[in-house]
Amino acid sequence: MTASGNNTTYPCALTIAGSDSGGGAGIQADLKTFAAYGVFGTTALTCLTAQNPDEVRAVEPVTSEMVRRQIQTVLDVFPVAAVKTGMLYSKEIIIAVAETLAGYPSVPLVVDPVMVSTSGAKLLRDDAIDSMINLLFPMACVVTPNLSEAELLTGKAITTVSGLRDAAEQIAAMAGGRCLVKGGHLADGAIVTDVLYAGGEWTEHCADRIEGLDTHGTGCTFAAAITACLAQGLTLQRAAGEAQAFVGRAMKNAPQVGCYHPLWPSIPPSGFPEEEAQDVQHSMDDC
Ligand code: PXL
Repeated sequence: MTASGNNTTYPCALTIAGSDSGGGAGIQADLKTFAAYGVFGTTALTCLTAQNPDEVRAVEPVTSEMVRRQIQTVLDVFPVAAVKTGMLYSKEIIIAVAETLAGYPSVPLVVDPVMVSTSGAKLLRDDAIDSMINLLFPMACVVTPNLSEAELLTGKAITTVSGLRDAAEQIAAMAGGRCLVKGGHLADGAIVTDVLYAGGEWTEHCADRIEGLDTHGTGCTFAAAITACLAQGLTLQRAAGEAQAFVGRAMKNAPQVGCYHPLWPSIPPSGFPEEEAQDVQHSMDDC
């Protein structure tokens, strides 16, 4: 092969997710996020969705065999340093993903347990939830539910930061010991708290709540940022703080596109990793 390019070595990540034709979530959000971090993004598409920020009009899954082939074809040649899963939709697709990734136990896997879109559409079939928990969670380096996903997974309503901690610990027990519950949907004042339970300890990251902005795609962008940071060699705790800061910036920098203000994933001029991106707190009490 002829030498060309600039000889810079980039880490590589793989996202296994659905396509959002509106460009804000799914594989599109993941690739923009990976690119912002200087991570080369590869993809295995699980579903096409026909959607815009207001509604999902149609979902068409890819065959599980084709999902398997995409993942294996990428992993056969690329030095994938971290993998993320997003919208998986069906039991058959989850089985294909779990079976294929089983050959790569040392590559960190971020499982974003996508279930419902911000606009209310079902992105995971009811009969696939058990497979996600039983087959994929145990392989995960971290699972990143939002509030409603955490409620569904634990069967408990969450109304406080203490409830986030309990949920993180309970879901971590299903997922190799690590879970990060995002607190953005908690109606709990001006501060957003994300709670990571890992290795028997809580780490909490706090940020100012950004009011009145479009949140479509924030979950995908957050999990993709964690994946990119892991591919760059950061610890999970550091990745969680970086990802929170990254999503906040993507919301604040949202451009006007027609009537919408989609996320704008970017790295600040000061570069990556950010200097103490957020107030990282190791105490459970003072967040
Ligand atoms: O944000 C969850 C999500 C994941 N994947 C796809 C989506 C959405 C939300 O709309 O469309 C493809």
